[in-house]
Amino acid sequence: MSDLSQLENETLAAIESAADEAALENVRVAALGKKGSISALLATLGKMSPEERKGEGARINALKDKVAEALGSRKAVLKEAALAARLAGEALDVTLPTRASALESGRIHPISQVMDELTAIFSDMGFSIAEGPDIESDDFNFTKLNFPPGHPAREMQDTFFFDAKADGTRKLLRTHTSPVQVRTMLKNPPPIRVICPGRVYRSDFDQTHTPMFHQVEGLVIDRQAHMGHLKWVLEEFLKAFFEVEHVKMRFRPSFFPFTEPSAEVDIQCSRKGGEMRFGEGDDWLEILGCGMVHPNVLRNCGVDPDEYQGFAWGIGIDRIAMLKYGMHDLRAFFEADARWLSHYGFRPLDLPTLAGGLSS
Ligand code: 2NL
Repeated sequence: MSDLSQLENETLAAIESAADEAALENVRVAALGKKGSISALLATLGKMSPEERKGEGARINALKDKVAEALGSRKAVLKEAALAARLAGEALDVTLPTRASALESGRIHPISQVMDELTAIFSDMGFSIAEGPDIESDDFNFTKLNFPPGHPAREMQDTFFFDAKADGTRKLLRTHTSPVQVRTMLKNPPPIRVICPGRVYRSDFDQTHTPMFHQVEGLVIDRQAHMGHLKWVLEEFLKAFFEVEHVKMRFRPSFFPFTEPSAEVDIQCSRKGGEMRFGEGDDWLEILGCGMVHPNVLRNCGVDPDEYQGFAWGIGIDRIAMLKYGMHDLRAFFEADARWLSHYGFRPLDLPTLAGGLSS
């Protein structure tokens, strides 16, 4: 076998066995590069006689063309193979089930859900939402709300007091959200329509009481706001919250230092089969307290009781959450048990709205 055909065989074999484009480029440089084997052969032509050069030149150039063609076609094959491998590596099976993201597996606590529901309902009725500090002054929590100096609710067993300061004043953990309404009245002139949801604290711990619980209070101040408006607001709220067509309410006279007259409201329910239902039945359930804001409270908060009057109410959020979602043990709310939360919690992306459904 001549040197030339041996070089041809070797080069073509190297081209065929090049596994990727980089290896193929090495073969090309070794054959056709400046210092390549075929380039070296071409360089020998200059030293040949014209006859010799004619014959050898034609053969070497034919070899060069053949190698170049083989390189070209091998390159196309490798390119295609590389693309196919990349596509295979990037392939996604769109029929696979989705993996739950952290956002999907987390759960919203029923109390947060109920707060969001309350916010949706009252916003729709034109109320604004106000919040305030958990640590309050005696003045905002009691005095401005018409609690007389010796009132039992001020006593140690009900209220968590901080140590008194040198000037004799002492802070406390608010026992209701009313100080938020006090702040609202002191800051904004009437008319006022506001709800105040939040944490409240009382020194009480048993089957049905936790030392921290949640309340939402509402306040309306206007020139002619009256008990008829109060009744309508509460009825609309209760229907929307319990997602029923009708609620029957019963107002019983009651007493709070900050309202006069004061009432406790029961709603009609049925307890058949151990399940509580609203809008039907012949049982009653106490659900909230309310009344007309006491003139002393208005005066204490910079509102002229001869020009303005108002109504207010307070509801325990934990209790209405338990009633609506069929939870029996109040204490489970505060135990941070992930299993309880994954059962009773709500999906984070299902925000309650009146149009889209509060809890569905
Ligand atoms: C209850 C009773 C109630 C209020 C809260 C209130 C607030 C201001 C003025 C007057 Cl600033 N009243 N709030 C009124 C009546 C009842 O709560 O049993 N809550 C669980």
